[in-house]
Amino acid sequence: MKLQICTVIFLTSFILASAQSIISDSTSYTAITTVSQGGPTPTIAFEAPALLTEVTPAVSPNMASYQLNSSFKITNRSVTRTYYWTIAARYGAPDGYYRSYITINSQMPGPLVEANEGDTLVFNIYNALPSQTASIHWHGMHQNGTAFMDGVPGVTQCPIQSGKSFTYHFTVTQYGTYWYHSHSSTQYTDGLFGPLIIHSVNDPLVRGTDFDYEQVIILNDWYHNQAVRTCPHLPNGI
Ligand SMILES: [Cu+2]
Repeated sequence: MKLQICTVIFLTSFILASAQSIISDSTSYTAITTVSQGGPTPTIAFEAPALLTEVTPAVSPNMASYQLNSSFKITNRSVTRTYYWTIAARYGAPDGYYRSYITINSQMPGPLVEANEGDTLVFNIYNALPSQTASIHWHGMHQNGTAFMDGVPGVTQCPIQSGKSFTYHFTVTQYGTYWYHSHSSTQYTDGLFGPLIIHSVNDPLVRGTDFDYEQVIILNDWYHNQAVRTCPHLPNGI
């Protein structure tokens, strides 16, 4: 029995470590900018992430839900795959310590996405976070001709407001092991991320010949404090 492991590694510790010196209990602040031509000093108010206080239980993470589907058909006949996701805060203890965190369809990490190179992916996203905007960036996707689906609020789209929906719609033109994550504020350190696996008939490794099954293993930093406590001065994304 041979196993192929798809490892998605999220490195956030260097950012959070550098933020240790500015840890504060305050969840809001202002940045002061001066102008050289006189007049009043403008005060710029940034969007500070709200502390999550959700107590609805999350779905417990399990290895099986991140094992690639053995009946998934790897083909060059493209299809459209449509997903319906709700981004919401939930409460749980993924490492034994209870806290609120951000989920997709109540799970963290988010659902495993499997597709073939050439497929079109449609993600209908509803933001149920009570007081935070949201977004999803499809990490590594080329987005040729669909840059406005790249999921970077303030650059390629307006953020998804609380209680509102947005549909991402793009065609994948590559294959490999990828991930998706929030590009809003510090949300991905609070759990808003998941694996994105793109198959291809051109993949040199073939199931049944080179390996029997594939298991996604997700490595990331996890904190017992919410990101708004850990790095309160990074409100506008990483
Ligand atoms: Cu990314």
